[in-house]
Amino acid sequence: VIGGLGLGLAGAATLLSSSRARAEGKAFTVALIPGLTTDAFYITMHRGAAAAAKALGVNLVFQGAPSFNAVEQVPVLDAVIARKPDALLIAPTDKVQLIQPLQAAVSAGIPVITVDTYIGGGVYQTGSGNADFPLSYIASNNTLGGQMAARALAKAIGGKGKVYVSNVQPGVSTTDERQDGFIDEMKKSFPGITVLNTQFNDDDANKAASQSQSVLARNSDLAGIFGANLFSAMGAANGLQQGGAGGKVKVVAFDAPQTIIGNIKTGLIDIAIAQHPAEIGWFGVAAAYAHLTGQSIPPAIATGFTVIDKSNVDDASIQKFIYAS
Ligand code: T6T
Repeated sequence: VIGGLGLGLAGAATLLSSSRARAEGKAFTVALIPGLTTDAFYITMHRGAAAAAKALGVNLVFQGAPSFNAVEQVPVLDAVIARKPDALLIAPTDKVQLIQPLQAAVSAGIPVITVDTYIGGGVYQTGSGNADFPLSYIASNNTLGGQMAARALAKAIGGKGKVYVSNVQPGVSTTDERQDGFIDEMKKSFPGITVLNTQFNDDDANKAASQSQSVLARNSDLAGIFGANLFSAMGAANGLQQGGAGGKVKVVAFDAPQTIIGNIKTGLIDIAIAQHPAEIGWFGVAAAYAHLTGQSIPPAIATGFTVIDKSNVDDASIQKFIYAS
């Protein structure tokens, strides 16, 4: 603790390096590490982050792995730590496997904010556990998003029939919460609906497509699918089309890239729950800047959703929520 300010060593180091940066008239550098680089969700988050960086005179570094997994993300994180940015925004690809590598960032004096996904239990700055050290978690409320998906799918299939969740892999905070929210809401509110086993696709749309074809082959009365993220939803819908059930089996998609919007127009996908990734990126940079300039920041910032279906897909007010490509 320094000077009664209640700063830990890492906090003190951060303030010293940030005041040095300002004294030298040097702009802050904030690094953003996405879950993967080639995903419209993170590309859109990068756009929002870049807009805030421009407004605040911050240098933004965007560096990530080509696919969504901890094995590829950790070396990227290590390389970013070695560049010593003033602050780090990261979408950790695993709740557990990124804890220790992120502790290394804090030990190097780099404050950490997680965006989209979290580590540990996702509740930060409470003094509990070994993973509450990030300063803030900026993301959609994914449990609520899963509940919204359940309600939308239940409505689309008339409250009865078999459904399943097409999902990435266990251990990812966002998609775990969407799945739990979805299954709990189905159990609580829709007794006529049976939720079959989740199919995990490792964020590979081709895998999700072959899985939806096999689930359909085993269950000719399949009524609906919840695609818990962009690749899960796109792949599952393509599989249905290849299996001759496009439009017949209802699909609720999390995320809203151009392809999913196109699929809503043709009727292959019924509903997209669009996250606001640009908002996550914008507030991520703003929170980092606030912290670096001595302001306090909230330990959690919840961003919004926009539900898109055939009835509003062409509305002018919806267009800004369609992800960049
Ligand atoms: O759904 C988003 C993101 O929220 C999730 O954590 C991982 O998948 C996406 O990036 C979409 O592909």
